Amino acid sequence: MGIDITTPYRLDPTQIERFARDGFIKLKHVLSAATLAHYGAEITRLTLALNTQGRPLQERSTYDRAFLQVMNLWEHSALIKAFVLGPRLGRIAAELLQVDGVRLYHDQSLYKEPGGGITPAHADQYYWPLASDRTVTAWIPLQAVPADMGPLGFYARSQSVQFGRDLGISDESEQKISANMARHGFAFECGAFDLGEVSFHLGWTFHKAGPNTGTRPRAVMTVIYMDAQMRMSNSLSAAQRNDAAQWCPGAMPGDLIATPKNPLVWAA
Ligand SMILES: O=C(O)CCC(=O)C(=O)O
Repeated sequence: MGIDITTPYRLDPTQIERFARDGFIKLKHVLSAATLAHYGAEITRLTLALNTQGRPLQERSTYDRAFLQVMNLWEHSALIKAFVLGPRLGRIAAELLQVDGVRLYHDQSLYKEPGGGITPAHADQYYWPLASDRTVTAWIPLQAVPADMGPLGFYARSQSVQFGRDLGISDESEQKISANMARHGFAFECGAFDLGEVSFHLGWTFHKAGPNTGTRPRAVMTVIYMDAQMRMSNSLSAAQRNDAAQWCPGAMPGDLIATPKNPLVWAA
């Protein structure tokens, strides 16, 4: 298979049902090796050029040991813009969310360096000023992710759990959310990713990742999609106000979120 970010990926109805039930799904053969090499080289170049991390791993906080993080790469590169707005991934997002279309919330690269630490347990929507739960993150490894590289793991069916929704990524979120998930018997699915495999998780699904104990960086691109009809929530926490100012500037509580930073990616 050549470079392809356009042709539809055929989801079957059982996969859509499984996503609705579990709050996440891992899909194989979403992107070809050629596609990942083509766009991945530019994503890596920009991640290394734009990240602002200057400290050695041992001197960083738990959050900063988890990964190098660069956001909205699509605004820096026409090639990455094409990737992030690609209809193949966007259509999967819309079909899994069971909505008529999706917009971009933001993208980010997440590179877990060799020796990089855990990604503490959390739910992404803690940070997002979004009024409904129709949001999904595509987690797109640029290489295979074996167990020792820190693949993303998911607490299946945790998307309706309220406990822990008020915790940002921290040692506290790791301790309290992991303990709560264990106490209530939520299954934690944390297997390796094949090359070309992509996971999708809802904004309220709890997830985390182990450390990178291997010798190569765990290079990952993510794209966060939201229902094309998404409105800004009427009551925002400080973290959500900060996100709103960055990723949908000008949109006000209650507004349809359709700023220039939130292009339509796919519509039926
Ligand atoms: O890549 C990671 O380790 C964490 C990713 C994550 O939490 C996310 O994409 O929502």
